[in-house]
Amino acid sequence: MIEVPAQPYSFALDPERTALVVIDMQRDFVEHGGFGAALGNDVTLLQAIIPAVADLIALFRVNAWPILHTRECHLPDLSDCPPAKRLRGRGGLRIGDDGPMGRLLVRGEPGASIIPECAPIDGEMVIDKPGKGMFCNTDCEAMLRARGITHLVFAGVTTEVCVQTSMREANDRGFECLLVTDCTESYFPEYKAAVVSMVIAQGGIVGWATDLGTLKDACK
Ligand code: C5J
Repeated sequence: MIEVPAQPYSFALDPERTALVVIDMQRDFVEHGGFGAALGNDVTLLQAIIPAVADLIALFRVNAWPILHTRECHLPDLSDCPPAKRLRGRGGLRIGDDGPMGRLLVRGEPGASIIPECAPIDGEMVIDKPGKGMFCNTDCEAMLRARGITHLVFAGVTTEVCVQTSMREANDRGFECLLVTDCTESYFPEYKAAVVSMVIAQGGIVGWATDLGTLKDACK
């Protein structure tokens, strides 16, 4: 076991049973012209964590530990996108509409792809998820269980939407969850801070939190 200094107390990482989960590092969330920008968000906030996320991915690759990448996206006919999701909000462009990077949040469109700095390589798990949480209408749980994974390290965007939802879903399924605080970001810094506080409150009610440097030192 690797003892990772963390909050609210050290996280016992079992290298044989741990996977990195990289949530939605897609062009649609971090680049201008994507879904996040269409909602009026400042995407440059998210771009700041790209080097750290790439570094975390490299840490798992060098140790030959499993990595699961998620993409929030929908089938081209939007049959997996509930109207409640598509019609939410009063902005201009919606899921499925044409944008500068193709149809927003649609599988196979340029905007739905993972940014090159964080792109999966052969052998890594990739799931397309229609919900905010990674377990909603995906076979992600079966993929993790088949590999004997019990511990998950979380990174990606956005902290209070897809990262938090996925982490809570994982916690309810019995996975031990660690959030890497400088490898996740929100369009709203105060929401990120709130999520980190909520995760580790009450003795780690959702899981643990640490930073990349601390995790890397622990894994030396
Ligand atoms: C959002 C996500 N924010 N990946 N998706 O709609 O967090």
